[in-house]
Amino acid sequence: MRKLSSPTSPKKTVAKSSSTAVVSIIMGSQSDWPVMQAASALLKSFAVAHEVKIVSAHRTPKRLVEFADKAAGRGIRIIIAGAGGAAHLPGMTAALTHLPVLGVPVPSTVLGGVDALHSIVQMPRGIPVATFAIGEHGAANAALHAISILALSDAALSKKLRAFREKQTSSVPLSPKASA
Ligand code: RP5
Repeated sequence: MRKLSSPTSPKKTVAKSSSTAVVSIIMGSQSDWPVMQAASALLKSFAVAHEVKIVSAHRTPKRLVEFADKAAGRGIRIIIAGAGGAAHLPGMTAALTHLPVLGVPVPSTVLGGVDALHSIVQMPRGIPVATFAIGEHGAANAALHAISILALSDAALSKKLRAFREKQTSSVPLSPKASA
């Protein structure tokens, strides 16, 4: 069986953190990376060890089965799965593993990600996928959600998350500045 490959652009992140990864970011295509890099960047800023891989439900189904079968045994605790169009990756991953799957709809077709959103969110009862907003904001929020799950059993991460939220809150001004 072919080894799991990684997207070409995030090699640095993968090389640095994949050995102890607790979060796996998977995506259906290299073309999803510009959106999904927001999840990787967020995890990196919290020093959460993660890996990044291309796993396509349609083009590499055997890779998907191998990935999902082995993820928990490799120490992965949460999977963030991004896909566009028919977007079966998050749902099929959730069908193959008991790990929490966070789904990110990628706006990669003429339907602008609404197709992927509907596909990812409409899971049958019994196989949940936590579904996030379309695009980069959804990818970033999926990472933050993964961090809050991990923070439940990691006091240092919980402290960092609370500091992040407090900084975010204090950065919002009470009144808008006059426009130029
Ligand atoms: C989906 O099809 C991928 O997740 C991607 O969003 C979309 C287009 O893929 P490419 O044709 O760019 O490889 O499976």
